[in-house]
Amino acid sequence: MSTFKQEAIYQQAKKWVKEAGALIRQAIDQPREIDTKADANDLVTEMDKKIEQFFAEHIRHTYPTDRILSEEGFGDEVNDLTGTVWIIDPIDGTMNFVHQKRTFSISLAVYHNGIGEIGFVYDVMADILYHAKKGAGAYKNEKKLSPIADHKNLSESILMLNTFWCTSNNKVNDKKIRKLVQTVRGTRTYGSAALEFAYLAEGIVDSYISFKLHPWDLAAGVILFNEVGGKTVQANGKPLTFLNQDPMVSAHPDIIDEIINDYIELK
Ligand code: 2AM
Ligand code: CA
Repeated sequence: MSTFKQEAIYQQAKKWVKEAGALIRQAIDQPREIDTKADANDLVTEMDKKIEQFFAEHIRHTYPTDRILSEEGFGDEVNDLTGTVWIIDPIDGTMNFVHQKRTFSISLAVYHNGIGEIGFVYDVMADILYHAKKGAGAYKNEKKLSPIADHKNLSESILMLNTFWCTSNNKVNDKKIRKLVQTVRGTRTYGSAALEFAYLAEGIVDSYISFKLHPWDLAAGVILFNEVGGKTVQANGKPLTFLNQDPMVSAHPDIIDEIINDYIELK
């Protein structure tokens, strides 16, 4: 029998996520120390680090045997998902945090033996918390999210994508992506992958493709979307690993195979 205490951990994590969000809101207009990581547009600030440290210290104190997989270096070296692993992005959408001062999120997930048990995506400035426990549905604040639509056609769907399809090293057939963009009803780019998953769970968009997300960008969002009947896989159709930067597709089950088979060709 599993010893994973889903409800107790969920309540504790929720408190921390809300507290961390309040710290960010209080400091939103302060001057930022901005650094870059993988490339000149991959941003990190003192706040990303401060918030990750906040989570790491609390988790290590309260759950000393759990491990942390996180973006800014305060976590552990995690190469597998055995036991309890917290997967955290302290600020998802740092470019939005710096430039827009909105539409960024805290993404926190708890996996137990590879299963996504608890997911939080917190839209900090709007004070909207998307949350889910495996098997108990997904919520937007107090409101339970409905299962996604019974049927969906690609031509009537909204696709989310970012520019990584043309800027990343993961080479993808851009003619096919162009065709996909022409086929769907419209496209959106919000700039926070975790929030983009939350919007999928909310049913206001229908698919999301991205070619180099990190585990912390998607670990919580995938749990939310699963709870309402959504599907997320690697762009080659295989299950996600939650350990690598796998190109991925997340969509309504009616359209995911069509997107993968007809419009995504990895080179
Ligand atoms: P971040 O803000 O935590 O870095 C933007 O479309 C999404 O991709 C965000 O979730 C953002 O997360 C992530 N992102 C931004 N720059 C990136 C890069 N250079 N490589 C991979 N992911 C990136
Ligand atoms: Ca981040």
